[in-house]
Amino acid sequence: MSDVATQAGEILDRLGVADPFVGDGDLVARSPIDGSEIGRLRSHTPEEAAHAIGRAHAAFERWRTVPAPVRGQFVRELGELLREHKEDLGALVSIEAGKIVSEGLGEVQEMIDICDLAIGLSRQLHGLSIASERPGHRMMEQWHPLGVVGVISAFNFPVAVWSWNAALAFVCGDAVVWKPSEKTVLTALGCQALVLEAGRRAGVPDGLSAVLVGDRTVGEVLVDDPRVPLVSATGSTRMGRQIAPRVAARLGRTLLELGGNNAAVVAPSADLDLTVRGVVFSAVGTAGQRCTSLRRVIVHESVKDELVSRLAAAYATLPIGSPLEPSTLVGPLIDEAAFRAFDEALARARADGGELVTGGTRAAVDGGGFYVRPAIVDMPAQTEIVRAETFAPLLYVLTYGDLDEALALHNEVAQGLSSSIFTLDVREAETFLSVVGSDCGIANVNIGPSGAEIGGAFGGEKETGGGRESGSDAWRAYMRRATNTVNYSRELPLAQGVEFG
Ligand code: UN1
Repeated sequence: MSDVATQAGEILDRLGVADPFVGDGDLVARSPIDGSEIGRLRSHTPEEAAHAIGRAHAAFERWRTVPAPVRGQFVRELGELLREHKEDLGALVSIEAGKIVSEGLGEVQEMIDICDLAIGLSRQLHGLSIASERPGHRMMEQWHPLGVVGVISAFNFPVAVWSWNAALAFVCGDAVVWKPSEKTVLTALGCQALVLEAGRRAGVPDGLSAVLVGDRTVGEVLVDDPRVPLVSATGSTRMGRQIAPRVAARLGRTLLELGGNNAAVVAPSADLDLTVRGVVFSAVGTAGQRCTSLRRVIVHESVKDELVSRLAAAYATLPIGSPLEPSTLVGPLIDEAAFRAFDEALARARADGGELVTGGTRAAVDGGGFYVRPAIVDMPAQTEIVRAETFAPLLYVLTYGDLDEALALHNEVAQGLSSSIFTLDVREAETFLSVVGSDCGIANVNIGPSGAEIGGAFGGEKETGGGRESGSDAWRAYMRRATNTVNYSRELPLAQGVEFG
């Protein structure tokens, strides 16, 4: 057994998950660190998935009557357990998703943060009071629990994105059935062990939170089951295009967080020290495998040469290697398919006239992982490959002359998740944030497009899918709204002045 497999086994044991090796398991869990096998599990059958949804629905029927602030206590217990097990769960994220230590811990911190937000929210699920046009009448809105929320999550944020959904759903009075990526199923099971313990401490109904192990066939059960009123899915635009019409066909709701093709506009006045740091973190962090990763720098011609040479110098010093080494900044790609996509995108960019500034090769790291040198390609135009999302550390440089041109390039892509501008000019900054500026769900000034805090609504427009998760009023997606009109008069006036008898 490899070192990482032993380490993963020990962590799972401490989190309360039994041996991850099931004799006849069909689903092989691997670490991208060295490609080694770290678990072998049996996938759930579609019947088992349907059974879990049924149990979750029964749990929901009890949970919805528990007062919301009391429901918050369950999330409080979960937050406490996450604090206690932060190092272990973070290390498991590193082992299974390949994130560097600090980002693995950051992922768990993001879970803790959303738990804190949800606990406060459990006392603030406010509805409106509305002025009625009729005398002696009162109108109001109430927000009621929705039902079973299906969560489909991706490998790159194997637990945080589940927690954005689940922490809110639980305080909103919902049950959650989770289909994690097959690539990060052990992390999901580690997380679920903590959820079950929190549930025991808080006395929640059995089956309120379930994990489905398997490939898309179990996910499809979740997508098609009418007992699941909301499917919240994170992944590629391709996946979203398959899920959305199926859920819509049964008139269910989706909350989609799909592809991004995030850019940074770098204006003539930009503080280049800060810009270089912001660009490198966003483009290279998580080995370019965030949906918010920076993929396009749109730089003014007057600062282009300096920016590109400073970026190349910074890229040359990036420590690439095992994400468990504290000094590493660039860990592995998730698997061979990701490496191939990186390689093919580079070849296409160069065929389109792109000039490789730095990187682009496989880095020699012991073991069977797919490590690459992050690449920068200077592009003569925004060609088709630049408009596609390649989930790897591949940064395209595009050059502009005036801000209108930069904005046109910026918004020309089909995705609309995150965006940023580096400028010290208030007119440029405000234009970028205005209606004629960035068309994305997230638009930042003087920070890169990745690394959002949980307090804001997270999600994007166009092919990103339009969903909003996490902070602000994203909680409303997990509830149903009832409009109530109460007549406390002795008359029966009709709305719109209608006379009837
Ligand atoms: C994702 O990649 O799916 O804003 C989520 C960020 C993180 C979340 C990314 N807080 O980069």
